[in-house]
Parts: sequence; C-alpha cells; structure tokens
Amino acid sequence: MNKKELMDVYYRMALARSFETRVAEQYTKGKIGGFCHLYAGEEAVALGALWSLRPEDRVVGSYRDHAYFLMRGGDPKTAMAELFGHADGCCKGKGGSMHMYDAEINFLGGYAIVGGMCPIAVGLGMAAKYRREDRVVLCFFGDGATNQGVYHEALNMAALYELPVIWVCENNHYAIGSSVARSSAEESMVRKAKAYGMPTHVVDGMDFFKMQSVAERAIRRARKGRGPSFIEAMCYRYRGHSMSDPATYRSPEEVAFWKKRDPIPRIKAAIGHDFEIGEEEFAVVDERVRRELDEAVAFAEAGSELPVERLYEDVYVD
Ligand SMILES: Cc1ncc(C[n+]2csc(CCOP(=O)(O)OP(=O)(O)O)c2C)c(N)n1
Ligand SMILES: [Mg+2]
Repeated sequence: MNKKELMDVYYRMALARSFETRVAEQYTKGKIGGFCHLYAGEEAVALGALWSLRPEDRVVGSYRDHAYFLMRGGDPKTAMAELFGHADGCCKGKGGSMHMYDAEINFLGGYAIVGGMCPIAVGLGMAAKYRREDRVVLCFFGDGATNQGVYHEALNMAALYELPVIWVCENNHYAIGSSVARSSAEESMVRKAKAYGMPTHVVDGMDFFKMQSVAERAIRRARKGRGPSFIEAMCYRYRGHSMSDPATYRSPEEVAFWKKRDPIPRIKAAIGHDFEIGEEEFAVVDERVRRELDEAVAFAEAGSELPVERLYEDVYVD
C-alpha cells in the first residue's frame, strides 16, 4: 500500500471512531432515540474486511453498523440525520441506529435480529451466482450470532452451493453481558464453522493489515467461484453493548489489555514508521474528521421528521 492509501486507512478509522464519540454525546443529550450500539475498538475488523471489495460487491452486517456504513463510503451527514430520526437520513429517519442502509454504496443493511443478516447474505450470494454476476458478499456478525439456528442453516447453504460469501465473525468475546465462555459450548468460532467444509481463518482483528490480508484472500477465492470462507476476527468493543450498558461485567484490567492493542494508534505507528510521517500530517486528518463531524451534527440538527403521511412509503416495492 502506498502512503496515500494508508492515510486513507487512518482517515476512515479515525472518522468511524470519532463518529461514535459524537453519537454518544448526542444520545446523552436526548437527540437520538432507540437502541444504539457503538463500534469503537473494532474499526480494523470492518475496514480490513471492506478494503479489497469492489463497489459492486455487497455488504450486510449487524446493528453495530455505523462504521460499516461510513467505511463503505456512506455520508456522515445522512448517517447522523438517520440517528436523529430525520427525513434527510439514509433511511429517511425510519430505520435509526440499527438500520443504516444505502443501496448506492451496496451497503444493504444493518440488521437488528442476531444472525438475521446471515440468510440475507446467502440470498445475495445465490442471486449473484444465478445471474452470473461477478460480485461477492461480505457478511459481518457477532460471536453471539453463531448460537442461532439460522446461522448454521446459512453457512451450510453457502458452502453447499459454493456461494461467493465471506463470513466475518467479530469475536468481541461478549453477547451483551454474556461472555463466549458462558454462552457457547465451543469457544472457538472457527471450530464451529469447520463443520461446513469451508476454509477458516483466525485473525487479530485489532490489526488492520492482518485483517485486510486474510479478507483479500477470501474475497479472491469467492470471486473465482470457489465458494465461501470464514474469518474469526478477535476483537473488543470499548463501550458497553449498547448506550444503556455500563459494562460492569468486565474488569478494568481486561479493558486495559485491549486498549493497549487499539487499532488506531497501531496504524498510526505503522504508517509513521514506514513513511516517516509526523504528528502534523495526522493532525491535518484529525482536523478534517472534526470538521466533517461538526457538519454532520449541524446537518442533523437542522433537519426534521418525515411527515406522518409518508410513514408507509417504501415498505413495499411499487
Ligand atoms: C434473535 C435475537 N435474539 C436476541 C436478541 C437480543 N440481542 C441483541 S444484541 C444481542 C447480542 C449479540 O451478540 P453478538 O452477536 O456477539 O454481537 P455484538 O453485540 O457483540 O457485536 C442479543 C442477544 C436479538 N436482537 N435477536
Ligand atoms: Mg459479540
């Protein structure tokens, strides 16, 4: 990767992280309603996985979805407006935090049902194969989703029909307050996935480069028509499960352990080392992020709700 690309990696991760900080502020002020789950800490998983996709490839994920949307190229303004429930939002304010969506960038949704994105990924993979389209599907879900029945049905079908789906399991070690050890009989997500006869990878999800290189291999394989792959990205969410969770079930030592592995200082150190970039150049990017997020909040503040008569629009295709 050249310097320009690497600075873009830094920008996208910094944007996603700061976006979540702004969301937390606005949520606390009462500007954002409903459930709201932040992605802070997991940025390298999403960006590493998304990096080698083409614009026509499709992406689905969980309700922890602000970062997928932004990193896929979604507009921070329409994301923030969506969170405010306003008509300028990417889903006209009808979706909110858990249901970001923008067909133009082929981000086909955050899904609030745990595991619910998995059969949708199968459908998208099946459609691409049936229509002989050269596009792959990337599906993000949590460790908790692997305990859902539908998840196993989806992996089985994807493997059976050799569909171009890349499964990205964000193993952040918790499903709400239940640790993997307390909720999954098999603690290794790749061991669970191996039953479906597809290549599996465990990767340090706090490291952009490792994540990107594993995902690239899986994407290449899917593109060649050789079927799905499974990636278990070991990671951690820095905040509670959702805005209402103080996360008292985790020890300060555990949180500190993962904060030492923060993907953003790590990428900064790697770029700084390879290209001799100093703080000033990163500060320019940080300033750009600050300005774009100021604009996003101002845009969301200025908007208003969709008139109630339009509530049932877009429910069915005409
Ligand atoms: C089918 C279903 N059951 C339960 C819930 C409630 N719920 C919301 S998030 C969540 C935890 C999921 O954890 P995981 O898949 O590890 O994702 P993470 O939140 O850690 O990113 C649960 C149980 C739900 N949304 N859907
Ligand atoms: Mg989890």
